[in-house]
Amino acid sequence: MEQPVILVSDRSAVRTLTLNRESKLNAANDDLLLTLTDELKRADADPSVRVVVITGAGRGFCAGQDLGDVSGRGMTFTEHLNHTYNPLVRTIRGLSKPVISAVNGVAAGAGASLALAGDVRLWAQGASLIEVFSNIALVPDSGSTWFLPRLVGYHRAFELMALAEKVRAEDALRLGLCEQVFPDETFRDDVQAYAERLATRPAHALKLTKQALNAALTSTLDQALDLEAELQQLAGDHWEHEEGVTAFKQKRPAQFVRST
Ligand code: LHQ
Repeated sequence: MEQPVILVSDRSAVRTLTLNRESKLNAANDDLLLTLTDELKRADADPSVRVVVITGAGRGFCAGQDLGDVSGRGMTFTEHLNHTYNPLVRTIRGLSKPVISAVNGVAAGAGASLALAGDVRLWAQGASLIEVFSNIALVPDSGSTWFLPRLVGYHRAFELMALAEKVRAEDALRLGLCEQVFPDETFRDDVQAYAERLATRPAHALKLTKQALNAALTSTLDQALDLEAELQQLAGDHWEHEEGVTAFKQKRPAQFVRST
């Protein structure tokens, strides 16, 4: 029987979506990309899920487009990106819940874009990222040209893209491509523990925070101030805010998880 391209598992309000084409370092075909996008939407709609983790099976995170797969060949490059990769990246950034890119191994090409797209990026010590596109004379896609210069500046982004140099975990941390690096041996448990901690945070406030940050990345200060004022009203009117203030006054930890 054929293996599912995406494995779905739930533990303590954390949904883990595992790219599952291990023998090809989880290189993406259309099935994987469309299924991952669907699963992200399903997780967003599921009230029992508070955090989503995207990771890879085996030793790779994602080696980008499967160069041996023909499923996209009936389309132009532009159509292919608009059909598969672009909706996926938009879904990740537009999700109302935090998405963790848990980079367990090599992330190359569009896989590097996926590694950068999460709200939180956690890396295993042995993970690496390669903007590999220029090796096959393509342009970085799936958001890499947007994510990378915002993290490392234009010039370093250009160099990484032009030379397709491998960025290892310690450099990724220094460059701001990830928030934490964990030992390979304990990586999956460390990611789960991090995700569970994130899952105890105020979900509604984080949803609005994500909305504000995403908008601010392309807005003026005036626009950001206006949006903050608008969203703060929504946060302030929510029970989470009342709970946070009450917990502070009562000198106890806030309880932001309520059974639905
Ligand atoms: C693969 C792949 C792969 C198939 C490893 N495909 N099998 C968007 C839309 C439209 C068109 C085009 O592109 C895009 C966006 C993109 O993502 S373009 C970029 C596509 N990706 C690449 O060019 C990466 C190609 N792979 C590599 O450069 C290396 O495999 C990396 C650096 C990722 C890992 O190197 P190693 O750790 O040395 O592993 P390996 O090369 O030995 O790979 C292990 C196996 O995985 C091997 O299969 P085999 O049967 O020989 O064991 C590879 O053929 C297979 N594999 N990437 N993208």
